[in-house]
Amino acid sequence: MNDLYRLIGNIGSPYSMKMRALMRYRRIPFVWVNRDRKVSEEIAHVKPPVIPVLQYPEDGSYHVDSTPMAYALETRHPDHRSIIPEDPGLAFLSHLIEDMADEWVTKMMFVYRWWREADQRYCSAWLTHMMAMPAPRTDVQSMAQWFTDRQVGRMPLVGCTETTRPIIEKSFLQVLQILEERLETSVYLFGSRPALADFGLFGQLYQLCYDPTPQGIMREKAPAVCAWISRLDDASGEEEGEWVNPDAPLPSGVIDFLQMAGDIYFPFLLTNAGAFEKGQDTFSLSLLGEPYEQGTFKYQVKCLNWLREEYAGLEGQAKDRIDPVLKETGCLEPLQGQCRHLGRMSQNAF
Ligand SMILES: N[C@@H](CCC(=O)N[C@@H](CS)C(=O)NCC(=O)O)C(=O)O
Repeated sequence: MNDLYRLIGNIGSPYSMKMRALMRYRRIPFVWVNRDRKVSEEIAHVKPPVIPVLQYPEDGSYHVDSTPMAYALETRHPDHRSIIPEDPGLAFLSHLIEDMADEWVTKMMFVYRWWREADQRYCSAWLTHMMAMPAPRTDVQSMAQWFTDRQVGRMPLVGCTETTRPIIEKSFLQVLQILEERLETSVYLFGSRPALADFGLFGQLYQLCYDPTPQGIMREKAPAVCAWISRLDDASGEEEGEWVNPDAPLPSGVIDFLQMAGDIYFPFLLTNAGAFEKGQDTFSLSLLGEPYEQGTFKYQVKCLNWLREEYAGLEGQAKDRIDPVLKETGCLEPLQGQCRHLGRMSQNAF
């Protein structure tokens, strides 16, 4: 038995960095375990085989999937530094933006990391060293090549191709612009304290800020975002701030992200869910006039269902306050749809 949580992850994994920053900010004591070859055996039985993996101190049980883990930590440590806004309407919006970060912004991370040769070369070597150290240089080179081939082979499945690159790169610039502007008046999206949405965006942007090509773009176009990433990585010393007033108009940065959800993320989720229902392996659609296609993902049907269930649970003032902006940004109609029957979640849930 351990005294502390163990967070097993990799610095090159967006969801690992999201959980590490979240636990640091919440002052939940844990140890960080680099997921290298030595830990492979320990977590081999954990399904699905993704990182980060969180091991609980009291019973040694292992957990995956950052969103449910973040909510579980809220239940387990309810009395301090919550990252869920008290107002249920704001909490829902934070979840929606976090979900878009996990499922859409991650495509930016993936396309920049594995598209250009310079990024492939640097990132595969770096990630391989993180997994295997010490290791002879020639072994690292062949492992890095194996890893590159594997990741590049997955690109069409996850929607990162020459065809889809324009919309992904365009929306990367939008994310940077929205955050850069928000940081002129507030450190976090929903006030002076970070919400789940901030951590979701943080995890992906952390990677983009270190990979060569997007690093260049971010240093030039979004210096405040670069600083924000360094700051949120360890916000354990920050005082607990305030949430925005739910009665006041929503911050424009939040509205801009909702607009992005209405323009891109919901059309993507809805088309994926439709393809899933018809048993199609792939789907395609136009996003802001640009073509998009990828493999159908059951996990993203689950995301849509989850958002719809949460939205359906809102009532009274919390719902009345956010409905007009959800409508204006094109998010309301998708949220009012029926949940799809999923059957048992497959192992390839991610
Ligand atoms: N929804 C999961 C996603 C986790 C995930 O996809 N992790 C990636 C690394 S960033 C992974 O472990 N992928 C395994 C693979 O590609 O085989 C979460 O939020 O934790």
